Amino acid sequence: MSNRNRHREPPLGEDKAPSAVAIPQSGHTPLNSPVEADALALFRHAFSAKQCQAWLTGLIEQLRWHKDYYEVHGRRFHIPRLQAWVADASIQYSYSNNLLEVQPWSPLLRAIKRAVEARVGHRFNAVLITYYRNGGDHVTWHADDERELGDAPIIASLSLGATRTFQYKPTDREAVEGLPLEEGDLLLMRPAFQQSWLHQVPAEPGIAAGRINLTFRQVMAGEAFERQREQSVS
Ligand SMILES: O=C(O)CCC(=O)C(=O)O
Ligand SMILES: [Mn+2]
Repeated sequence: MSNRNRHREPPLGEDKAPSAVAIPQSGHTPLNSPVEADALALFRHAFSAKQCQAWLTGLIEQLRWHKDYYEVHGRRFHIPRLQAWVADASIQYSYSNNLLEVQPWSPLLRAIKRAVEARVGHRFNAVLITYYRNGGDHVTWHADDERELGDAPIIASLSLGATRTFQYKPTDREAVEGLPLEEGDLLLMRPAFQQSWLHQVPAEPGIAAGRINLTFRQVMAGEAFERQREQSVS
């Protein structure tokens, strides 16, 4: 295994990490899922509703939101959601060969990052922020397994606002599981999850309220982060 994704900062001490609710062994989650405990861990309601609402409002106001696009056979498709990419200055992010704007860490985002790092016991240098304006916005099946995340990516995903269904399935068969992600939920995706599973947030047309999801990542500095897996807007 390469050590491409070795953290630039040392991981936080194990003693500072709270114990995660393992899936499915704890029995405390709504899942009836075969997903291995070493793949996903859920910190249900890791942050209070009041805290989350302040973060949601601040992020919607402060970030520059982009309707990014990808290209297939020369045709351009806009993705069905808004995005913002915030990272250390040395990191770039591109989407279907289109370099995205890298926004700097604001005091608000630094505070959220620190809070997330303290809960999961890992450090991050980048965050992809997705704004689902209503139930029509969605993201289709993919794994976050880009080369620039290294061989063993650890991603912490924080949900704010409306509850949306996070679906996942093994890469080798159609056995879809659904996990409702509620405001304040923190989902830790361990390396096995990106290696053996795909995930998506499907459209849920009945939902009028917005949701923001933040996926904190550790990206290798100095390299372009090319997201190649996005395939469709359906
Ligand atoms: O919105 C979510 O819960 C997941 C978002 C996601 O998969 C991503 O940003 O890669
Ligand atoms: Mn993802």
